[in-house]
Formats: sequence, structure tokens, C-alpha cells
Amino acid sequence: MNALISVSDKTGVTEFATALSALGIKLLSTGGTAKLLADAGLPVTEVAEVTRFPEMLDGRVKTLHPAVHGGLLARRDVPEHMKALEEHGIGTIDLLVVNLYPFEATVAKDGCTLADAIENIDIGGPAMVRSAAKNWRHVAVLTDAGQYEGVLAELRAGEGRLSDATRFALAAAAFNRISDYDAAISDYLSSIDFSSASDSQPPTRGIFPAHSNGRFVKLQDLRYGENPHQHAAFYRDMYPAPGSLVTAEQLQGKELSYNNIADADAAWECVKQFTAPACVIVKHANPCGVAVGADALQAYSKAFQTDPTSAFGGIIAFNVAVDEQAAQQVSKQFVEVLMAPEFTPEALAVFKAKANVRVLRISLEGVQRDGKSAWARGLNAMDVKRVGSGLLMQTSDNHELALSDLKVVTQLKPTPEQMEDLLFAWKVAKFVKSNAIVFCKDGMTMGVGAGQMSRLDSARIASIKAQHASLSLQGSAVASDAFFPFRDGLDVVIDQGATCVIQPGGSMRDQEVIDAANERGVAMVFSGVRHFRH
Ligand code: 93A
Repeated sequence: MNALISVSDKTGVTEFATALSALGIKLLSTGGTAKLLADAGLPVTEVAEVTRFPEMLDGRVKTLHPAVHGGLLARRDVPEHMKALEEHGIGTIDLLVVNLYPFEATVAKDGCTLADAIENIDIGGPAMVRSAAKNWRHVAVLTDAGQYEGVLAELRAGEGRLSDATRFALAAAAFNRISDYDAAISDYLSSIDFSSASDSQPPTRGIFPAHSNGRFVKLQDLRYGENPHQHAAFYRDMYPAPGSLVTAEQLQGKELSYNNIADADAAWECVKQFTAPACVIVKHANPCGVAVGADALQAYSKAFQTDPTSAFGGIIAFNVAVDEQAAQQVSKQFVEVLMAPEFTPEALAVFKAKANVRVLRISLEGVQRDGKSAWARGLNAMDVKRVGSGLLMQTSDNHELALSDLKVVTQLKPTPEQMEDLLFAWKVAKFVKSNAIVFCKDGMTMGVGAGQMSRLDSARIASIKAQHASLSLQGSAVASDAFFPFRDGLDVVIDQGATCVIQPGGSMRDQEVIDAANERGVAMVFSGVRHFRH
């Protein structure tokens, strides 16, 4: 049995080749890999000896030869194929170990020029991988160091043989790898502004490539979709952003459902915005309670007060570690999913008693929220929506408001405390489905009106919510995700007790709305930014 080993990432390959050699498998290898193995004292034949052709063109042509591809592609069960090999003095290659030139890592580096990228497009490697994978009935192909251990165990147990199922699975994995690799090349090349490419400078890259090859890797099949009669699966981007939901580790609880995942994402993205300890409770993709506090317990208790009815069966996210006290308080309510960057052992012990609660730990390390580096990190900093047979892509709505962006438009100016509540309300409104009206006071939501076709109705609903929770809206701050088209919506929130309002401005009737605010003695600021969320 012959193995051809040609790897760029040489992690673990010496140990693997040593084990193959000990099983009596003959080793063939390309220049750099052959040298490494020979230096380790392994008997290895250079591919150049087999092809009777030196590696040429700076290594661009190493294995692109019938002596290699014949050995990979010949069907062992077709006598004519085996006769042809014999006639041309070609030996079979039964095991192929290849990992490719590091194209993805190269283009992810700052300062990568077009020439660097091009030189890192592997041609011979993928060609061999395709040949071997096509001939999976007779050839096993490994494309990742993570596969060495399992294959070795099976080879040892099967006296040098792998099962059909294993070879088939390896072939599927190989085509996945090639497909991801080609997608990375195609995404990169089609994102480049060619006129900006030079020998010494990295080219300018657009945010959106001409083709969308954004590849997703399946994480799991789901029991069902949004409704039980729909089928569903969960995928992650090929290059997930740090701190994104797909990087979560589930510590306990039932399997996540489709709706759990969608809601968990909304809660997690919202809570990530805050620097003070914060808690977000989500139901049906909308926050029904958001608060900041001195610690997890206080943030949760405040968030829960907003709308205890809706919080039942909620998805709860924290941006700080959950300790025992917070855990005990949370476990008094029915929770579907709980997320935090950390849980103390005592907190985890509290949840142990509630085996169904899905507890997710998501690291916040390396979380960047600048839109600029979005492309380098892949699709995950993108917001992607499917429409019939199409795709809408946009950079995610990660705009952060600075105090200097705000324009006070009324005679009354907000006090520093009011300003704090306004900014808090604004952060929450960004995560509420439009039309969004959010009442806040003292770092907590007091009433959330979400997803209505009219802003006026959202204002009314937010007020009703506060009444249901017996919260007083006297002296509250209100955020509106888009401008008030008329004064009526503003009048509703002032009638309820709001004393300051934040909204983007920009309506034809801004003056009417500003006049109304002045007439009724409330402070209003324009943010200049809209946060529609559909
Ligand atoms: O330059 S290539 O596209 N031309 C080839 O013929 C070829 N054959 C193998 N790249 C080629 N390879 C790649 O070389 C493999 O995919 C592997 O990544 C790398 C291993 O080279 P070395 O053993 O010299 O370090």
C-alpha cells in the first residue's frame, strides 16, 4: 500500500507518517514534506523520482503528472485500468494526505498583496484531492490533521484497511474542503478593486464581492423549524466572528430549537452593546425587558420588572458572569435559554436542578464592533436575509451613537440623568422590531412597543405594557427608532408621562413635532440615525 503525503500545514504529519510506515505503508512525498519526513529518519520516496520529472516553476508543478493522477484515479476493479498502470510503470496511490497552500490565512493578513494571494492558490493539491475523492472506493483522502487519529485507529484495527463508509465520508469532507477553498479564492478575487492592485500595496477590497460564495458549515439538524411542519437546520459562517452566537458552548439543557436560536441571537446581540452589567430578556425576537445594574442580579431583577408576563419562557442574556444569587433569582421564572460569558460553579449548580434550561456560555473575547473589518471576518458581520430565490446583504446595524452626534432641538435640554436614559433607550430601540417605541427610566425599560405598522400604535402598546406591569411612566425617557411623522405619537408618550424623547428627526413635519414638544414642555434630541429592524 502506498501513501502520498503533501502538506503545507505540517502539524502532526511526522507522527502520522511514522505510524503509517510502521503499518508497512510506503511513503511518497513532495519536496518540503519529503525533507521533513526524511529528516525524521523515515523511508520516503520523492514524487519527483516517481514522475521522473523535477519539481519545476518554483514548485508550481510538482504533482501534476499522470504518474500521480494515474495512481490515484485507476479503478482497481477494472482490469484495463490496472493493465494501463502496468504498461506505463505507474504504481497505485491508496492513501492521500494533503492540506492546501494557506490561501485563507494569507489573505486574512494585513498587507497581503495580490501577488502573495495568487502565489498561495494551490493547484496541484486540490487536483490530487479531487482525483482521490472521486476514486473513494479505492483511495482514502485526508485533508485535515484532525482526521489523522481516527484514520490511524481504523487502519490499525482493520489491518491496514478502511471501511467503505470511512472512505466515503473522507471523500465528502475532501470535496467540502475544496469547495470552501475555491469559495475563498473566488470571494477574494471578486472583492478586489483591480485598479488599486500593485506589487507592493495590498489592493482595496469592497465589502460585497461580485458573487456571494459565503459558505456555511452545518452545525446541527433541528427537530423542526419555526413551526413543527417545517424542516430546519442550523449553520454557521465559515469564519464566525468572535463572540457570535454560533461560537456558544451549551453547558446543559434540551436541544436548542429554531426559535430558541433566533431569539437567543437577538438577546445576545443586544446585551453585547452595554459595558455596564446588563440583562436582556427576549420573547419572539423582541426585547421585553432590558436593564443595566450594579451586578447581574440587579440587572436581571430590573429587566424582569418591565414585563413579567412576557418574560415567561423568555430567552435571557447577560454580558457579565452569572453568580449564584442571580442564578437563584432567574431560576424562579420559566426560562428557555440562558446566555452569559461566564457562570460561577455555584450558579451552574443552581441550574443543574432545572435540567431542561439551555445554558449557553459565549466568550466575549475579541468582540469588535467596527463595521470596517467586516469583510475580513466573513459574512458574520453581515446581515443576510433570504428573499424568494435571492439574498439581501447589508453590513450589520452596529452604529454606536456618540454624545456629540446628538442635537437638542427643544428649548428644554435634557439633564445628564435624562441623557443617560435617552442613550440607554436608544440602544434598546435598535433591537426592537419596527415601529419601535421604548420607554425607559433609571437604566431599565418601562414599556416596549414593537413591530406595529403604525408608530402611534407602538406608542399606545408601550404605554399599555407599562400599565400592565404597574410601572409609572412619570419622568420617563422615550426612544423612537424612526422619526415621528406627526405629533400624535409624541402626544401619546407625553400623556403617559415622558419628559424627554430621542428620535432620528428628518420628517417633513419635524417643526410640528418640535413645536409640540416645546408646547408640552419636554426635551427632545435628534440622533440623526434611523434604526429600522424588520
Ligand atoms: O504549486 S502547486 O499548485 N503545484 C503542484 O503540483 C502541487 N502539488 C502539491 N501545489 C502543489 N502541492 C501542494 O504543495 C500541496 O497541496 C501542499 O500544500 C504543498 C506541499 O508542498 P511541500 O511538500 O513542498 O511542502
